[in-house]
Amino acid sequence: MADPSTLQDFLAAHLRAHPNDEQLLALISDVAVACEKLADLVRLGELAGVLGAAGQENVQGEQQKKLDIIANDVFIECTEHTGRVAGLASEEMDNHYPISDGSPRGRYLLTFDPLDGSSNIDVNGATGTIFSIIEHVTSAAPTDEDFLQSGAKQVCAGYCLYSSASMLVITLGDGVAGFTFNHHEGVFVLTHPNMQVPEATNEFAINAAYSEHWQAPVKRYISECVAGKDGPLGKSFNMRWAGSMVGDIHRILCRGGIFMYPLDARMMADGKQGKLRLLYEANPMGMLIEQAGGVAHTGTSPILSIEPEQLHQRVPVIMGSREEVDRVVSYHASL
Ligand code: AHM
Ligand code: MG
Repeated sequence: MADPSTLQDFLAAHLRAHPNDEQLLALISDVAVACEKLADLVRLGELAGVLGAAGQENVQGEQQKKLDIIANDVFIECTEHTGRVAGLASEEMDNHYPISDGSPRGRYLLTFDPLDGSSNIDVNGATGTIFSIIEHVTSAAPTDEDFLQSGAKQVCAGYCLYSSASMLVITLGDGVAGFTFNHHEGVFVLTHPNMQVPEATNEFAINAAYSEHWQAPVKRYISECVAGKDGPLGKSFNMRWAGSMVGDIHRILCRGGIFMYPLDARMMADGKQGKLRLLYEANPMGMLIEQAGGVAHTGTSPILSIEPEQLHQRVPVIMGSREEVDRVVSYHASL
């Protein structure tokens, strides 16, 4: 048997080794179809009439873009009636979304950020979709509480990056594989098998405009990075900030780096524990990064070990190349 060359070949190879995963793999196909539809819409941009604000806020008080809502609807349409999901939850919906009456209920719970990096939509910058799949452990209709499982329980995590090329990147707990979308043939082609995050890096990603609000460990680390090769870290650093977690994490999966969206003083004053959401941003990206050999942490605990308390819970995020994440975690322990 030749090496798998498309997403469907890859899923078929996984099925031969894991026959019990048939429904899970079918769900990943459904997710891929949703991502294909979104990749086409994002590529058309203004020609598809998808740019601009929707004129309403989501449950988290954020202004929604038209594409946030369209992407959420596309995900529901592509997954709700297939009999693979028991329920859905997303950044754009207040509570979990129950499967319509009459539709068969599947074994899995799907959480997603339908359009991550919303502020990039109107400027033709990188955006993406992030998703996480866990098992629904009872046969009853799910409640919000059923979604509150730690990241360690994810059976699949992934994202689709909409950028100069669209790429689906997934893990089933056995490494990370990246597929590039061929828009002409409507197929995801395996182009990045076995993605790895290098242990060492000299590239960091953080929104430095918020530096006055950071806590001491992050202030110390970034000041040491910008001190360059004559500073305590003894090397020069580069900085990148895509404004889209999918764009930044994809770069780190390709060439290493450290991504940080830390807790800061403004969040604490607002009673928030971070900006990024645990269930559909930090957990799936954390699983991908760890499956690729990196580390995903809050500064005080591993992301995948957190027991969630709320659907839209926020957490500080520090993830990427092992050496630098370990360094930032050690600064949290010592300051
Ligand atoms: P979103 O899901 O509403 O788009 O918000 C999440 C995004 C991340 O993709 C990105 O890392 C971050 O917010 C950017 O935030 P900021 O604009 O504060 O730099
Ligand atoms: Mg997001």
